[in-house]
Amino acid sequence: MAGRRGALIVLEGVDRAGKSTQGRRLVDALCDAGFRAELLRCPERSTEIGKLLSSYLEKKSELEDHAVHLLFSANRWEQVPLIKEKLSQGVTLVMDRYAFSGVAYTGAKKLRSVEASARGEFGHERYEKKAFQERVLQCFQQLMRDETLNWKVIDASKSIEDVHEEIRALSEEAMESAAQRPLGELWK
Ligand code: 2DT
Ligand code: MG
Repeated sequence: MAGRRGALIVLEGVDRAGKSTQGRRLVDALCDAGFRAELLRCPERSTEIGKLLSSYLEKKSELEDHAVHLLFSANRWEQVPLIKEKLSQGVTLVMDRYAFSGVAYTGAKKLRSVEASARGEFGHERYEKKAFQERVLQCFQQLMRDETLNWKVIDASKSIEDVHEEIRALSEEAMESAAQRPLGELWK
């Protein structure tokens, strides 16, 4: 249908939840079904700002917490013109993380309520520690209280295939309802 706008589908969650795997599967499935869909990620590590963030995350450089927060934000703003253009052209965007990670990960640095525990089976990047991830989860749970944001909670412990089916069905609903509403302001 001419003039249909795309939906902005944001996958959020702690590290290792399977967002990148599911994002790729979702875009492939939507394209196979004849929809126009593309994958974007935050941070997008290929830009100049993204390279600073990548080096920080890999613990190759140190940056002050507020400055890092603003770099993550700037890294999203760099993508905003493209996001708006694609959505208005009818392309559905699947985002591997977005501004909610910005709030949750910075918020987790301020929460000191959970006891530090032994390092889990995470990778080697800066935030990949169990106690930190628990604080991130707490922050996401607070963000999900905002009912205007249309959150859907997905149990990521199920199989890749089951999680994919659930996300695909929810995404098709979201694309249908997005098409009925004009593009509003982005939460960024
Ligand atoms: P991945 O590339 O593995 O998802 O890791 N992050 C992300 C922030 O701290 N603030 C943000 O605004 C965003 C988008 C989450 C990227 C890491 O960066 C964190 C994990
Ligand atoms: Mg990661």
